[in-house]
Amino acid sequence: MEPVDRRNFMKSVAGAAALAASGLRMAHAGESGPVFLSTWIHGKPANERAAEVYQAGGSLLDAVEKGINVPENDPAVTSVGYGGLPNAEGEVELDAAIMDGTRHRAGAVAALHSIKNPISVARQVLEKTRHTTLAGEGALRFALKMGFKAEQLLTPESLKKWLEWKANPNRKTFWQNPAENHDTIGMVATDGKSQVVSGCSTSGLAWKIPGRVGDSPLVGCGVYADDNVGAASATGDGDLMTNYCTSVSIVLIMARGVTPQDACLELLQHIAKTDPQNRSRDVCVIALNNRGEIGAAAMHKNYRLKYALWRNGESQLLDSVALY
Ligand code: SD4
Repeated sequence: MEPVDRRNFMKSVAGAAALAASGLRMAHAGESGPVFLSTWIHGKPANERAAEVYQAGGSLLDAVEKGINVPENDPAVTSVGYGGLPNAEGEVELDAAIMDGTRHRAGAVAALHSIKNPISVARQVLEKTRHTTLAGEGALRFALKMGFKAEQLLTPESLKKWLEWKANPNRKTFWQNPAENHDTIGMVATDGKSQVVSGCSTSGLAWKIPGRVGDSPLVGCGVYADDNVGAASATGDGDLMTNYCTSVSIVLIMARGVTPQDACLELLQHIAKTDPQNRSRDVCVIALNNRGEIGAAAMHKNYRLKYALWRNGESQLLDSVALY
């Protein structure tokens, strides 16, 4: 072992103190360090913000919440928050959930209108109430009570798209047809030691029937997190995926010791096997375990998930594998 002279000792003590003061989190031997994994290209800036919040001393929950706020606030992202495409009546209705794998508890909001950061309202449900999910007008009243500001979430672009849809006599509606348009942000994160969090936020399927609740705000469907195992999230056709409790199913497969990647694929295979028509439905999943190993997969190549990964200070955009 190297002798520790006074100068080196002082240097390392000063370094550790400076590190502690800056709140920067470092990985130790045998730990992966923090990992942030998100769906779609808007997941990249979301991961980068999450990592920034975490490295500045925020909790993993803070990181996921603030990371997801990025696409929620971006009007160019038409599947999340402000600028998200509206329901069939032209109103933007948002769904979101965040789950803490340590307390094994989630907060969620469904069919929330007029508030652009539903993931932050969901966080308040988690922190300030004994409930798990608030919906509709009650969720709005709760948000207002918590100090959130009501605002118009339609942008000129999203209004134009809705008016075009409405004016088309051959438009597809959810009375007959499954989804054709979506995206959503799902984010799973670990500190690389033992803690995991899952978050999801969406404007849901464009032109949905008012009041429709997708998979994203449902615990076990759009989000699931258990520190003993890992976390998962999903994006795609929520009306299909809700029936497979996507996220909890993946975490339970991982609990058998299966890697996140194989767990994602195993669930997709199961969904495809129960009904072969599901092979062409839009189903994409992400997962990680509490050691920082990750997985991402899409059901078919025509709706192949692009996913964003932040690890060791490196932020990447990657293509998932597709089953069919
Ligand atoms: C929903 N699963 O509301 C969401 C939408 C989505 O990729 O994720 N689209 O059904």
